[in-house]
Amino acid sequence: MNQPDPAHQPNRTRRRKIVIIGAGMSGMLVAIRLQQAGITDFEILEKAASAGGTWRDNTYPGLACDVPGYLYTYSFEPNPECSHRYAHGDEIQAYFLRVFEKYGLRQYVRFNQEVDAAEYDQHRWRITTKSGEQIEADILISAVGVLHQPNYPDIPGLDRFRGDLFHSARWDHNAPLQGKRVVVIGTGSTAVQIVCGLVDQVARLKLFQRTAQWVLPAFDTPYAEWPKWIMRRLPFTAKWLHQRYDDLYHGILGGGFGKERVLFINTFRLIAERHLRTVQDPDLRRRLTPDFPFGCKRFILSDGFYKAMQQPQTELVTDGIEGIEENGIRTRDGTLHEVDVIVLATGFKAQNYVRPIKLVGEQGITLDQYWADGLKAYKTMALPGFPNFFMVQGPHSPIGNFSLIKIAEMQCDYLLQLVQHIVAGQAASLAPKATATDAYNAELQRHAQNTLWMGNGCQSWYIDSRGRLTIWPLSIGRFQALMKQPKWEDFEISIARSKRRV
Ligand code: N01
Repeated sequence: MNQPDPAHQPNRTRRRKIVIIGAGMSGMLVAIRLQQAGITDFEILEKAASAGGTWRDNTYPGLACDVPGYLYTYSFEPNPECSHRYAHGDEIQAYFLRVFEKYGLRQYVRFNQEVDAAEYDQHRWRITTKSGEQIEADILISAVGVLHQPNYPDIPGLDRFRGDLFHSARWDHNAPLQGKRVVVIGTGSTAVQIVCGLVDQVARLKLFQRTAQWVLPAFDTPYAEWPKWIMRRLPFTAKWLHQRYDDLYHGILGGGFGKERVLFINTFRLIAERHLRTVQDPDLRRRLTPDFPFGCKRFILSDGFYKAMQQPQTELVTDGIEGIEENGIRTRDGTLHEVDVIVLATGFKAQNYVRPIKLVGEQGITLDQYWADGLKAYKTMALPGFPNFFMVQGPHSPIGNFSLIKIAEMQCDYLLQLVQHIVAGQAASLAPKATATDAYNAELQRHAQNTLWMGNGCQSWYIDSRGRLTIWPLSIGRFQALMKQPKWEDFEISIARSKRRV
């Protein structure tokens, strides 16, 4: 007779050494690294029914990664299967699913388990899922990603529209597009890709722009079959190529976005200005010209955007939105733009980080309380008062236009050293000291003032509502050095129940 699976017995608390939240790029990486270190007593809780995170959630037309495909992979697992220089979204998702199976991650993951809350108590994290399960773990690792909670704009009448309306990250594939009048709201990286992906499918395409963007040409190109053939058979060639792209990116972007990088920024500005001149109509060109300095926001890369905006079926709307009505969008000049489909390419709640998970640390402190005066973390990874809780892609992670996978790998190398300290019994728990965390954050904010993103009037999701930078302000080399090895004296380490300061 089959024994009942203890995992599915209600009211029973499961125990694990480590729980990872999220089976996206970062969560999979943590799991692979733990396995490689011989640590297998862990579980991944994934809220959705499959792995892949961002690349599972985003399925919009035109989706691609604007980091070259041969670079946007784990360093130990190249991806020969890129049809273009910039791999398409489905190719990237297929890559992650291949890695997921190859590294046997299915045995560690439980799908459809959304973490609702986690409380630290008596040297353990008590994790509760939305389905009511309880899991206890010595170590809790958040790998929930940064850009995963859609930002629905505060536009009056959003719920009145009778046609199809959805966020870019929740694409409704049942909504017909052929021959339809479609609106895209927003002009970030996502909207630009969607415009290129939709332009040839729809009858009318209106882009509602609040802020014009600097757009660089991507120099995308399709890849022939023969290099893939070689890389499949000789994987070292794919690793070599990955490394060359890594070196190239390091050379171009690794120096960071400091205001002193005048040559770097002027070169890119000239390329963007030249690209903008491909817009023939002077009025359209004027309206597509940003009114903020180059480098204020993340670079947008696209070969097709300006071409798409010059198609006869496309229109740029720059009059502000008054509200949404049953049949379309009313702009402030009184015009009703009648449409069939509205796509909200309005970005993400990028400042939420681990939330809405209700995390409660020592002495009942919540994440909302700890971050009440703004986001901060110790070296992007840990928080004082939240022992044995670690984050991949936490606050102030380098984001820019760099490969997030590369950043996650650096963070995982550091994280593993902390985890091994605990697993080896050298600490029952550890958390960064508040003094070390505050000193680190004060220095970050000082450096932030020197970045292009914090220039006069700059606004983007890199900056929080208090005007503080939430991403890494220095060079990638500085981040690499930071992630080399923990400074143990910055941690409060407790051995069994008594705390000792090192
Ligand atoms: O979001 P965004 P995104 N009314 O926040 C506008 C990554 N990514 O999804 O600038 C009207 O950049 C808003 O206007 P404004 C990448 O890191 C990567 O495009 O605030 N408009 C803006 O134009 C990227 O940076 C890839 O004035 C409203 C847009 O919506 C990040 O995702 C591909 C509005 C939001 O732009 C986010 O990009 C795609 C309102 N009420 C994305 N509210 C890769 O290739 C907002 N907007 C790796």
